[in-house]
Amino acid sequence: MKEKLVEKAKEILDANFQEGGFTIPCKGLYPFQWKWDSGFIAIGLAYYNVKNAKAEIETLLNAQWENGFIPHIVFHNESDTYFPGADFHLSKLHPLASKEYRSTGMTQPPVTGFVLQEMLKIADDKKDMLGFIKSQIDKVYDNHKYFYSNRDINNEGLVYIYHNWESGTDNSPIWDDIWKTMNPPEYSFERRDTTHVDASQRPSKREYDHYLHIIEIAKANNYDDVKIAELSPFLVQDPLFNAMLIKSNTALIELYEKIGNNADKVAQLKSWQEKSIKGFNAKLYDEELGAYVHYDLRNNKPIRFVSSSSFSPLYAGIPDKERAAKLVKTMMDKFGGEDKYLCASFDPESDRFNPKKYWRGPVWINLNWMLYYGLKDYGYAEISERVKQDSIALIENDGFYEYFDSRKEIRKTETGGYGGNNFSWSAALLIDLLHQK
Ligand code: 2M8
Repeated sequence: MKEKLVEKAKEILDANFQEGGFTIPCKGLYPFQWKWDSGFIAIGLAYYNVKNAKAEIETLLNAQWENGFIPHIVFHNESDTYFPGADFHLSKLHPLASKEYRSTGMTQPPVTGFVLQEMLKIADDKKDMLGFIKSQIDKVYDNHKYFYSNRDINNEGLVYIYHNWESGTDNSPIWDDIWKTMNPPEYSFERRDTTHVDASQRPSKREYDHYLHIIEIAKANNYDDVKIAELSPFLVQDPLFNAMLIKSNTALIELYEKIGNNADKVAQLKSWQEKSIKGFNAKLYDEELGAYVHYDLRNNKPIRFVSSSSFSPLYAGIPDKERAAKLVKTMMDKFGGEDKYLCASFDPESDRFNPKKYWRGPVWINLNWMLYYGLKDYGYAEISERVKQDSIALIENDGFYEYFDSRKEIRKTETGGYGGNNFSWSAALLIDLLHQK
């Protein structure tokens, strides 16, 4: 194993760990607790600091709302290095929001279920970890219940997201056509992200106007789910988000079975799961593209682009073998050339591809991590190993960046790491990858 890299990764996680018991994604750029970041971070921490790994999950779940909702950012602390902060999001507008913690009124991919299962796999003291999981798992179950009760408006097993920040893939070209249906005001506000990172690597001012406008609509309706479903100009069924929910359903079923005495919850999870997998395969697969795609619920049409999210269903066991083979072929044909690191976040053959700009093209370690396991599970040992080795090489050459250029040749003249440096989930998931044989 590459001891030095693991040591550096631990240093980063330790430096980003906060007194309040959670880890920030990156100093300056992201100074609070983020939902899916925390999950990935807890996996890395579980290898060497079980106490902090547990704290990571607890601090996130403590901020859960009374309706089971888990927010995408928890503002445990004060910081003026990020916009928009707690005073903009105003979670207290929702009657069931946490009274104790300020947060956003939107969520992020539901990774916590499968994270708990990963923590159990990693833990040396299984009994102790299972005890911890037992103390937290109902909160995660309630979160899934929230999704199925409020966000599956057509009763098809697929939940919607109402904001691009809920997807985690913030400025993906997938959303470009939705922005064209909107005409938000030109807000005046002070961006903070572009004081930490070169503006060419971040979303544009006009994109931020759209992001803020959707929040304004949600706030005007006190973050009411029914109203949001009715009014939000952004309403999307996202394959990555739904794959995370399905993967976490599987994890919760297995964990509850280990814990015992939860037959009702297991039965409910199995019934959600069956419907979700069926709905997912029926609605989100695009035969012609050979990939899963997003569905624009507001405008009633599929969004026909291939991105790294298109392959995330492999991680959740969603496609059958035959479909998985098609997915892998699409991935290798478009993203897998010898001149490229796997796996760009957006179709490199598209004219919307931008290898430097955030979610419009660069490689992200969390998506690679999912692909590594997904490909391995479906028997693609060699490609899965390549995803792992590419991830290691990127970090080794460029540093623990937030995202990376997929083009190998640019490294002859420049560095290919972009966005924030000493980025927590790149560190945490590298620790996990380096432990895999
Ligand atoms: C990025 O998103 C935040 C908003 O949530 C931002 O740009 O301000 C995304 O990459 C998201 O997936 C991630 O969770 C977050 C923190 O790392 O940063």
